[in-house]
Amino acid sequence: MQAYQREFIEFAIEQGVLKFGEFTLKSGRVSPYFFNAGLFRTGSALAQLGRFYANAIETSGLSFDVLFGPAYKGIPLAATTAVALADHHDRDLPFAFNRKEAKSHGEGGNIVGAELAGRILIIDDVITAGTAIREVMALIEAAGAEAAGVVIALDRQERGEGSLSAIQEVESRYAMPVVSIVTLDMVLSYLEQQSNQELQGHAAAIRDYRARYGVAA
Ligand code: OMP
Repeated sequence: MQAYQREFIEFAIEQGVLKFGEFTLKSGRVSPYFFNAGLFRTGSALAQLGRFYANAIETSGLSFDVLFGPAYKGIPLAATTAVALADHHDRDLPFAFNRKEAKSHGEGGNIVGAELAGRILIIDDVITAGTAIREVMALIEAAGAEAAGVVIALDRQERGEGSLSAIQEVESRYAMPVVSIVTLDMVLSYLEQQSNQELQGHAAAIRDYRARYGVAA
């Protein structure tokens, strides 16, 4: 785990984005933790978040032409990442997002911002079953562009429909990488290093959950 990844876990806990307890997921699984990216909700938290995404992108070495934020939650994520790449990595790249409602007046269309052309990097929060990503892939294909990959905040490392994780399924189905700022394994090793009893309890619950729904490493 790199220093920025540890800092991201601390930041997500401090912002109340990464929570421990009992949460029912979209899939029906009852999870001992939940990551709610919608709770990065101040100017400085969003600026910091953008720097973490930009770091993950730079570290991955992914090559792409346009940053794309899927509506709704991906829009501020891709916007703050575009700002961080320009401000901290000297990379001024085009940025686009989609609207969910088709627009019949003005210029029409459902893509806002840069044209979807060339290699598109999708910025999102969490992939669980991969439903949201399938919709985005259809948009990119309809524009005649190509997906370069996906960057997410947290890889939950859970099985999808088969024995692979939903993320591994996305990677093999679309032949593109999915990069995450952190993985569940990193969150777990962070918790295991804390002396706090409460955090140790969360670590134990995550180990049980992982044994049940996790993918083989
Ligand atoms: P898919 O579209 O099925 O891949 O699921 C992604 C969605 O799962 C997210 O956009 C959230 O609505 C939700 N989610 C989280 O945001 N954080 C989690 O830790 C877990 C989930 C989830 O419900 O699985």
